[in-house]
Amino acid sequence: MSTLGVGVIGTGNIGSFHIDRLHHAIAGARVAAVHDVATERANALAGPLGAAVHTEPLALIDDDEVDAVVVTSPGETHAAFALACIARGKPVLSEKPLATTVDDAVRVLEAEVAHGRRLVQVGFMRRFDPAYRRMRATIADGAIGTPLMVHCIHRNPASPDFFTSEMLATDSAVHEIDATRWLLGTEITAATVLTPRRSHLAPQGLRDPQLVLLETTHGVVVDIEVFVNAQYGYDVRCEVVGSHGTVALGATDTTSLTHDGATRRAVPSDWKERFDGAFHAEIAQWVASVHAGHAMGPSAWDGYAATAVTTAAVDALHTGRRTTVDLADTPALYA
Ligand code: NAD
Ligand code: ISE
Repeated sequence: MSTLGVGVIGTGNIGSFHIDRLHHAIAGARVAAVHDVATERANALAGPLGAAVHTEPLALIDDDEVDAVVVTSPGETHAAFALACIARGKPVLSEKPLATTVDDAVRVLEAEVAHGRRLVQVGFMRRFDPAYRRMRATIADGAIGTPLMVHCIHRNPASPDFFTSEMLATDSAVHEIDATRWLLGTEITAATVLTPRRSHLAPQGLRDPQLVLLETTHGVVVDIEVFVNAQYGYDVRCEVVGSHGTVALGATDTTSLTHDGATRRAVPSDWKERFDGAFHAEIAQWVASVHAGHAMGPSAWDGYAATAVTTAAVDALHTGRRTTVDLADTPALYA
């Protein structure tokens, strides 16, 4: 097997995390080139790896040493990079979101459909988490009967400086939106957002926490508490309630200390710690699928559907009203 040359666009928080894994921990891949508008950061990361640094993103995508691309720049840049990769026939793993507007997401769908085969995978890594996978298998087995409700919690200890009230849906709850579609195999049809009392520890102007309510094609109701300045740690929970029982994510893989009349269990500090295994499986499978020439994993359709729902949720946040989601017909490529 030849070694896959990967080009990475965006060398910030998750970009550097993926670069390290791709170059040092995934068989059959190396980081061949990087690009970031912050050239010093790109240079610092590329140097020790012997990777090329491109000052233009399209030069990276055109580079003959780059067989496939990972996009880890901010969300609003993703669609243009996915389109450039499709135009050159290069596979791309785009961090979520696929696009920040429905129109941009549709452009990516249309380009991929016109190309005739899948090239895009979206970074919804929770689909690779063993506990989420067991939940999905349990639901599919019929063990909880007919799913009726989903209760989700998504708490981060603190939000980054650039976070906006809209990003609680577009950047955070987007994971629960994708996970719900995938766990239940249904589309989401409407969104409502409630805004509880604001935490005084959230940055000025940030509407945090929020309660996102979703409805699905089959009448399942999903509630998602999103709280991105929860202080104490990174806490993701999910329970699907069915007619015959419930299935939930268990405690994460940590030890507990029982001592002096109390039991203490550590809470993961961030998404890197909680989902490290999921990220590894996601990237290993992506590299293997590129070698095999068959894209797998969350598709551009999944990215489009998630953007349609987050767009409705942002509208619901602004208007205070329930907003419906109108999806296009699913192209045969994604059936
Ligand atoms: P970040 O701000 O730490 O990094 C973004 C990097 O992109 C920075 O180095 C910045 O200089 C660079 N950049 C900005 N504009 C650019 C452009 N036009 N072209 C090239 N580079 C550009 O952000 P982050 O936290 O690493 O997030 C990046 C993306 O990854 C976001 O879309 C975010 O939603 C996603 N993300 C996903 C997860 C996950 O759990 N799957 C976790 C974190 C971030
Ligand atoms: C971040 O972009 C992620 O994707 C994390 O998984 C999520 O927990 C966080 O809220 C987002 O900002």
